Amino acid sequence: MTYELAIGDRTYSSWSLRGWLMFDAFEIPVTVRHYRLYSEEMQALRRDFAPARQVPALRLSDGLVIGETLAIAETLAERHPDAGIWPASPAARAAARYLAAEMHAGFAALREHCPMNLSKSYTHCAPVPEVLDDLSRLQERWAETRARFGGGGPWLFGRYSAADAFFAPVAARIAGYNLPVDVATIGYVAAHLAHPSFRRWRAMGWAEGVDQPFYRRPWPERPWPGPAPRKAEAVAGPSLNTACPYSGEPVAAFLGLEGQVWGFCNAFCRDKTLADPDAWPGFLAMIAEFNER
Ligand SMILES: N[C@@H](CCC(=O)N[C@@H](CS)C(=O)NCC(=O)O)C(=O)O
Repeated sequence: MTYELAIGDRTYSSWSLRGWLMFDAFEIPVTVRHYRLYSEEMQALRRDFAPARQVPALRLSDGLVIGETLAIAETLAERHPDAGIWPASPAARAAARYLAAEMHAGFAALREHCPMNLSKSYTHCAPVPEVLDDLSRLQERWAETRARFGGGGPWLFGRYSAADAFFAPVAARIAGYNLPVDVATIGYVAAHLAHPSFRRWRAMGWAEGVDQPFYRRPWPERPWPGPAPRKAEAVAGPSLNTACPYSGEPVAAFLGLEGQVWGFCNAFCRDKTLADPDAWPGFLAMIAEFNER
């Protein structure tokens, strides 16, 4: 089974994030095609992934295109029953589907007032009452779900599931706009910001470097509240390695980390690593191997 997933700008496209998490967080390989939002590339998307009109859109190996993130989640869950996309028990699975469907259809005020922007965090955003209502509904639903199904862990149903993936962009909004939430929610948000797949997505968004003025807000800014990345910088070669840790291709772009220089096959591979070196198991494994020699 091969998959092609059309996504929008990683920094801004909350539905693309959900769609991609359905692969990365459940270790299902996918080839990603990026289309820039609010540009003529969206026309190309509509041609390349017809009949889809928005991102994410998924093409299956027989050419069939599936749009709508919920449909993508269901399609993958059916095709990969052992991946754990939905919780195992029927009651938990039903509850998870209810949550994901409510997210898919609802929380309009929060979505409109606080569009996802993974490149910024604000100290406040003057949330209107409708936003606070959405937040209180979310917190109630998360609390009752975790109390019943969470097993004491950070996620809604014990293991990370599609329900959590559907709320990853909400967690990013709570963090990004410093929305007022209770202690349990602060923990849930922190778990999302530290999730390796989320960190990889955000790092790739930084490497893409797309700035969409539509998402700019006038609020005072603060540092991103997720795990602080180790400091790395773009440098000149040569590097300790000759093959890119991701593609195996010869190295052409270089990164300095803690006094050592590492090479990558292109600037995007280098920059996504530079943004958050500890989010990339292939890179960490290469460093460990070299430093054990
Ligand atoms: N209901 C859709 C929502 C998808 C959606 O709103 N995608 C946005 C990006 S986050 C998009 O494609 N916007 C560009 C456009 O509508 O032209 C889903 O679940 O996938």
